[in-house]
Amino acid sequence: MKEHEIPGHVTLLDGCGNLTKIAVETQWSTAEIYLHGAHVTHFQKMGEPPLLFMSQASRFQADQPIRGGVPLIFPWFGPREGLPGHGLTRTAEWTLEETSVYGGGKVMLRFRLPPIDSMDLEYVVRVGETLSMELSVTHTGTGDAVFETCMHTYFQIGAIETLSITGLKGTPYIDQFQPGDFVEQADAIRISGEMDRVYFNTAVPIEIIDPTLRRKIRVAKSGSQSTVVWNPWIAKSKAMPDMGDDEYPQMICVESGNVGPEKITLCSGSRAILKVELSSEVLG
Ligand code: TA6
Repeated sequence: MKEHEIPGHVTLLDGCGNLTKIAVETQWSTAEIYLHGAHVTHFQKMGEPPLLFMSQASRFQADQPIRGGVPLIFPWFGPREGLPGHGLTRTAEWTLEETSVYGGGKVMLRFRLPPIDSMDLEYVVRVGETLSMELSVTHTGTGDAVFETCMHTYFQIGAIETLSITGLKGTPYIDQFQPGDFVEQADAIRISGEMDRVYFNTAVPIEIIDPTLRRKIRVAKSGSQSTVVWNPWIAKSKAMPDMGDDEYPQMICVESGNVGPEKITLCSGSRAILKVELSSEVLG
């Protein structure tokens, strides 16, 4: 895979746990991606704090997901009896198939995975002033293919208590801790405990307002109807061996995908593309 290195832009290294890591450099930013899960573990614009949260307790083992960054979730979201939680792709070994520099110094990296249940997966990451990630699923078999998919993105923030999330007012959601169906009433969602909500029928950009780091993060997406908002807070963090007990105030997951009733059904020969673009600006 060394043939995909580009001097000054793309370098393959031995990363944590001796897993292969790709270091990306552009004039605007740096990024890191592991072949394990095609997992983006780092994106940082010059002069800004890292955009993505990575747990200091994350494992880097072939049979374990990385905790933080952008886990790719497919073909199911959440737990499944006798199977790995959140599907098969975040612990699979992806192949780097192509890299290129374009558009005045941006870097494109294309990854593939052997078919899963007659579905071909291709993942394209673009690094520049923004970070964009595009997962395309092509159904090459017969009959219909049904799956859930999600980019389970962990964002680095200054302090959960001062954070707010906008863009979901009026959106229906379910709360993992309260039975029933709800509609978001808040212009700006604040978090003061464990939050695990799935918002439905929402395709709009989400903004994460972080006054502590004086940063606004924008999560724009296409090919996604569901947005998940999650913070494990105290008890769940303590229960997670690959998450530090004191890390939850510095992270928030805003996840873009198609889960539950919004799972995807592909007829034979068709394709679904989930795309997320992350950008940030200094808060005035
Ligand atoms: O994204 C929300 C969620 O489904 C939570 O319920 C929590 O389990 C989180 O994902 C992390 O899951 P993981 O399997 O990565 O520990």
